[in-house]
Amino acid sequence: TQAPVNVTVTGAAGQIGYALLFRIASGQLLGQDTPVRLRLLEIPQAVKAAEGTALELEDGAFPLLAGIDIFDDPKQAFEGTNVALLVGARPRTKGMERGDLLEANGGIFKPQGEAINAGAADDVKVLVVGNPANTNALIAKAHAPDVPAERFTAMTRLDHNRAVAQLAKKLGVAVTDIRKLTIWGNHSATQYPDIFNAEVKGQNAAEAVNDQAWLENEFIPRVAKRGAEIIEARGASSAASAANAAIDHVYDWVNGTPEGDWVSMGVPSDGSYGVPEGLISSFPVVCKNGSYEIVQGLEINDFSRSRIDASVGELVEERDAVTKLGLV
Ligand code: NAX
Repeated sequence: TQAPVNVTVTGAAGQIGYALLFRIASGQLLGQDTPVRLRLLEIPQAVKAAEGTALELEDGAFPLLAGIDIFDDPKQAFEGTNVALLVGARPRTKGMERGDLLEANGGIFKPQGEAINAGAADDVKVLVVGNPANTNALIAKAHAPDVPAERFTAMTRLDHNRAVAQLAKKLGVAVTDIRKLTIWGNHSATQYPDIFNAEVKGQNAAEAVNDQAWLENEFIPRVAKRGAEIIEARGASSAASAANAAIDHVYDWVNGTPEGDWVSMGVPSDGSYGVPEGLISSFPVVCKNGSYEIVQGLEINDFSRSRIDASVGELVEERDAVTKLGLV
């Protein structure tokens, strides 16, 4: 069998961490042939809670779990890491301006980027889940100049999965009948779920829906504001579905996307579709042999263009703000 893969999870004692760690230990992150060694990073006050989760992980007697180590120092936590899941972040609290939020997260993602640069394995893959995910990924990437930029990604897979599920529901089909859906832009309320290039049982999805009012007034806002809907209903933010999406993101990146389909990932732009180079923006991507490529040549109609531009414009503003703060 293979040597264990080192997986670092930050914010391990949080609610997404709790849902995520057991699925990693059971082999769902990388596959059933791949043993994993978990490296958990928390802030000092939450180390004890992470230790509690580690006790439960031990009690799972997971055949693929080769070990668990817990740290409060990023330098140690990212030593030798092959897969880094950056979940822990500073949430927006009452009265906090966007600049304050970006600055507080800079204080987390800058040292983590540096630690990844210094100690991670050569093949490291990074997924940022903690919000604002795209810009946090941009900050981490900026402080890891020795790591290829494309290894820094941000999670829009939850948005992607939400959009697939809502579209399947509208059309009365199975989620497996939907292909080639795309989330463009920022993981925020400006994100754009695109069904014009999607297919349902081989037919164009926008034609199958044939209802622009539903698209504009129900589907897009529902997907974009689903996080708020979950908070309203559950009294807490999305956790198991977010963990599920993180599993999907990394699994597909490592093991490849199915033939004839693609997924959405926040990745550094190469200038495709007019998105400024270097911004971490969500694109349609195809994964193969452990790497990904942005799907090229899609037709972008005027409606899609204006939605993509609005979300990318927000990413530009976030980048300008963190540039001013000296964080990138
Ligand atoms: P929790 O508040 O339950 O957990 C966060 C954990 O991170 C805490 O245990 C905290 O101690 C830890 N932490 C804080 N700073 C840290 C640091 N410097 N190093 C290591 N650990 C640190 O939040 P949870 O519900 O688990 O959500 C985590 C993040 O995911 C939030 O930023 C949230 O906004 C974001 N989300 C992103 C989603 C996406 O689609 N990209 C969807 C779900 C979620 O909202």
